[in-house]
Amino acid sequence: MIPTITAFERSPDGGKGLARDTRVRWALEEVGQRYDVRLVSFGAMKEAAHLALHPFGQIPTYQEGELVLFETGAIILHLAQRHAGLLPTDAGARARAVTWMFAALNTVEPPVLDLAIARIVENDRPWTPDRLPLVMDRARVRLGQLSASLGDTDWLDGAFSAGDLMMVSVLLRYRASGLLDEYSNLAAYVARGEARPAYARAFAAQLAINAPSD
Ligand code: GTB
Repeated sequence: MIPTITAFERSPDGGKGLARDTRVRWALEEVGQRYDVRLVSFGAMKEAAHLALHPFGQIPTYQEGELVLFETGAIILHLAQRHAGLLPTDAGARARAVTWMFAALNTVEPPVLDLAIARIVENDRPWTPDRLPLVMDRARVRLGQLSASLGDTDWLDGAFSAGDLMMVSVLLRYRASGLLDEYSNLAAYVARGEARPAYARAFAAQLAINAPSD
């Protein structure tokens, strides 16, 4: 059965691949699963038909027959459990890879979300000049810890896994701030992720929809 995912009709990032459907596309490409995409507008996301799939009115969703999933962590874990290629077979290594997925979503992503709020949503608010340096410093602490943990290895725990897919996807969101380039091993780690053929296919697929037209 070919699953269907949802994505923005037009991503606000204009094709940079930062909306969360890209990480799901990447996982699908890594495991060699074909998929369909249904594009949704911001308005349609808040309507009953979409809310029946996603209680928070967001993308991406994942439909595979009767199964409907939302939350990229859950979708990618489902794919990684169902197909070979994204989780090790050894039980301990598998649990550690899942741990890195959670670390990416729960520990490394929140500071970049705070950063996006300060830099974009609250850019013109009176508190932002004071708050932004604090948010940047908190992000630096987290990236510094991740950088130390990664060291000079290629991937977080042995072979590439769903943990790396999620972590690279999250780190890509730091790039625009310039913070990623302060940690050369993290910048190289992200580049290794982007160099994977499956990532390139996922990126190209979202770009085909979102590239700005002249
Ligand atoms: N925790 C959920 C998950 O992991 O699936 C979060 C899903 C989510 O935030 N979806 C966003 C959404 O639907 C799109 S990805 N937002 C619409 C809404 O909430 O009304 C977040 C995103 C959007 C845009 C950019 N960008 O333009 O750079 C980057 C990331």
